[in-house]
Parts: sequence; C-alpha cells; structure tokens
Amino acid sequence: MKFLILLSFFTCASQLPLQNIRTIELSILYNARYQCVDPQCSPITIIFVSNFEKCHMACLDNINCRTAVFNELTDSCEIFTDIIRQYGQIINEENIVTITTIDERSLTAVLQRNWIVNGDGETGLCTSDNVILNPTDWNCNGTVTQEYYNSTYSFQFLTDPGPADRGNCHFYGQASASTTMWQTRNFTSFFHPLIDNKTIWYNFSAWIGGLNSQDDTGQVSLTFFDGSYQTIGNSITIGPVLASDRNGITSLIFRQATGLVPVGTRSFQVFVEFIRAMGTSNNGVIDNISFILYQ
Ligand SMILES: *[C@@H]1O[C@H](CO)[C@@H](O)[C@H](O)[C@H]1NC(C)=O
Ligand SMILES: *[C@@H]1O[C@H](CO)[C@@H](O)[C@H](O)[C@H]1NC(C)=O
Ligand SMILES: *[C@@H]1O[C@H](CO)[C@@H](O)[C@H](O)[C@H]1NC(C)=O
Ligand SMILES: *[C@@H]1O[C@H](CO)[C@@H](O)[C@H](O)[C@H]1NC(C)=O
Ligand SMILES: *[C@@H]1O[C@H](CO)[C@@H](O)[C@H](O)[C@H]1NC(C)=O
Ligand SMILES: *[C@@H]1O[C@H](CO)[C@@H](O)[C@H](O)[C@H]1NC(C)=O
Ligand SMILES: [Ca+2]
Ligand SMILES: [Ca+2]
Repeated sequence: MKFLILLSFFTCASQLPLQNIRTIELSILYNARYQCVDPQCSPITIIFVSNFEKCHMACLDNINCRTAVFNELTDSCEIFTDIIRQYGQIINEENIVTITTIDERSLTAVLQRNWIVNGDGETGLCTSDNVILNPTDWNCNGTVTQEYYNSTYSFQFLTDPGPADRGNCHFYGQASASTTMWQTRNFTSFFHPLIDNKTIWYNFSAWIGGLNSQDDTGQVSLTFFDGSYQTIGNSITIGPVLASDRNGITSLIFRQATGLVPVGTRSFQVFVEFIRAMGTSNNGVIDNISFILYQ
C-alpha cells in the first residue's frame, strides 16, 4: 500500500518538474473570489481551517494546488488545480480570500479587476429614506450615504444621464457641508518587482455628479504609499464636477486619470469627498469608482 502511494506521488511529480513546485509563489487577494466558469472545474478538495494562512499552507502542501479560496464566514478552504484565466475569473466578494499562482496568462485578469472594494455602491444596504447610512467597506467621516437611485433625497434617477451599468445605488453626500470616505489597500509582494520595474500602469475613474444648477459635488483622490506608509509620487484627483460641467442637468459625468504606479509603491489610498455648495442637503453624488491596473 505504501509502495503504491509513493509510486503515484512520483508519477505525478514527474509530470510537474519538482523545481516548479518548490518555487511556487502564491499571491493573496483579499475580497476576491476565484470563480470557475468551466463546468469541468470544481475544487479537488474542500477542507475546514481556522484562518486563511492555514488555507495558504494547505495549498502549498498539496502538490496539485494552484488556487485556494478561503471563506472567512464558513472557514472553508477550497483547493483548485486551476489558475485564473485557465478556467475562471476573479470577482470581488466580501469575506473571501483567494490564494493563487499568478503567471503570464493570469496576470492580466488579476490586474484588471477593480482594486477598490465596493467602488460601485452595490455591496451592503442602500436607503431611499432621509437617513445616514455609511457605505459598506469604506471608512467614513460624516453623513456620506449609500443611496438608491430614484430616491427623492439625492434626486438622481435611473433615467438621468450617467453610467449605463450603474446598478441600483450610488454614494451621496447627504447633509453635512463636507463628508468623506476612504480605503487603503496593500499590493501583495508578487507585484512589488513589477511596480519597481515601471511596468504597471493605472486607470483611475469615477462617475461624479450633482443636482440641476447646484454646485454640490464630489471628488476622488488616489495616493500612493511606500513600504513605510510615506506618500510617494503625485496624488491624483478626479473631479469636482460643477453645474456648468453638467449644463445644469442632474447627471453623473465620467472622469478618469491614467498614469504609472510610482516605483516603490506598496499600498494606495482612495479618498472621496462630497462638498455642499447650496442648501442644507449635500447633493454631491458619485458611482463606479474604479482603479484598474495594466501592463
Ligand atoms: C472628520 O471631519 C471633521 C469635520 O470636517 C474633521 O474636523 C475631522 O478631523 C475629521 N476626522 C477624520 C478622522 O478625518
Ligand atoms: C426610476 O425612475 C424612472 C423615472 O421616473 C422610472 O422610469 C423607473 O421605472 C424607476 N425605476 C425604479 C427601479 O424605480
Ligand atoms: C459599474 O457598476 C456596475 C454595477 O455594479 C458594474 O456592473 C460595472 O461593471 C461597473 N462599471 C465599471 C466601469 O466599473
Ligand atoms: C498592509 O501592510 C502593512 C505593512 O506591511 C501591514 O501592517 C498591514 O496589516 C497590511 N494591511 C492589510 C489589510 O493587509
Ligand atoms: C526587475 O525585473 C527583474 C526580472 O523580472 C527582476 O529580477 C528584478 O528584481 C526587478 N527589479 C526590481 C528593482 O524589482
Ligand atoms: C479606463 O477605464 C474606463 C472604465 O473601465 C474605460 O472606460 C476607459 O476606456 C479606460 N481608459 C483607458 C485610457 O484605458
Ligand atoms: Ca452603483
Ligand atoms: Ca444642496
């Protein structure tokens, strides 16, 4: 029996050169799920572990593991032989950690997911009432609210000009003269040499708007940090969008900036501010904040 197990191990190992297995490097992607799209693709095994590090170790220990998906709510660790782009894709999902091999083929899929969590205001609850409901997955200061389109408080309707694929909700300033939300994310070590060799570009975009002739608006900034959390390179701000940019029409307008991720970058922060110019409601609105990378 022992002999047979050893034999099958060596048969397997001869198909995958041992040095590849030893040098395998797994990258950790937070709030990201590897999703099979091929019906043939399903986990080779599912185990239950107490944290994602144990799932990471389980993948390193399994000769055939190329991707593992850890669910923080159920503690399940699904082991796959497949890598992204081979049979699946990466989607954003809260409480899910994907641990995966990145190679030439999968890199584009990993880079081009939206690195901002809940940039579209569709995760968690939205309101259509006159209440303060801070957006999910963002640090917030003040009244910033995740509001349904068609609410008679933000006055942004699904029929108003804006993104075609806007979902059901948007970010809304609500009441105070200035209210903010922000999130900071780390790049896993896999990306550090790519960033330092000046091969990673970014595309940072958002839809920013407001109500009729009011100059209430928003703006979105992107800041890069080095390994000591010191700012590095230039911060980029998109917006504000004023009533004159909208021709006085209630709408959301697309704004974007592109550039090179500065050498030495290890994390980034997205900072969003809503600014009231008129009345008691802060009618600045934003949707679809997106930070995509490419080579
Ligand atoms: C929150 O906003 C208030 C008012 O603008 C400001 O005084 C305060 O410093 C802010 N706090 C944080 C943590 O940003
Ligand atoms: C939103 O409002 C528009 C314009 O009044 C209407 O055509 C549309 O059916 C509404 N959609 C929802 C989901 O309420
Ligand atoms: C905008 O948000 C919608 C709704 O969630 C999403 O389907 C779409 O991919 C987003 N588009 C961009 C360009 O981020
Ligand atoms: C980001 O990196 C810093 C420094 O290495 C670390 O202290 C922090 O816990 C990391 N944050 C996350 C969310 O991984
Ligand atoms: C640049 O890329 C090369 C080859 O991919 C790598 O060996 C080197 O460490 C990278 N340089 C930096 C500064 O990260
Ligand atoms: C940046 O991303 C947006 C949204 O995905 C897209 O519409 C636009 O074409 C991109 N711009 C560039 C220069 O890649
Ligand atoms: Ca949305
Ligand atoms: Ca107002």
